[in-house]
Amino acid sequence: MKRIITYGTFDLLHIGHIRLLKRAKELGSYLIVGLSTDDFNKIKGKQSYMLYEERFEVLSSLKFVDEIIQENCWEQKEFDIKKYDIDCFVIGDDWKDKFDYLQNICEVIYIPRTVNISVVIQKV
Ligand code: C2G
Repeated sequence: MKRIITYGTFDLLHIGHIRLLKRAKELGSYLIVGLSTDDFNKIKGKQSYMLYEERFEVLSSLKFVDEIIQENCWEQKEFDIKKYDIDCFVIGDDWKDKFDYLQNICEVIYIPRTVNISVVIQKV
């Protein structure tokens, strides 16, 4: 069966993340999540409320997540897809077209994003 990979920050895990991960796992039999490190979040310009270790602990509790690796940079996806023998790269359609370049090494699927829920950190 297919090996799937997806990437993200997954801060304050919510229904949008859960649906994405569940749908990704349904496409195959093994799901790897590339979890953005705190340093990579800085590069992404994304602040997360939870530290990497906390976000890792939360994701690890999900039955449909089989493995978690660090996402340290934008450029690691091709290496990961080859290293982990990935058949399908999955991500939300807010990234539509952005990862089409991976189509020469695996299937690329954009899953509809769950609307009206996101993590917004208010600067106090
Ligand atoms: N997502 C979703 N619905 C939401 C929010 C997020 O489907 N309401 C999906 C996103 O499309 C993404 C995944 O959940 O596929 C994780 O979302 P984020 O943690 O916001 O990740 P992001 O910042 O998009 O990082 O290299 C890829 C990046 O690391 C993706």
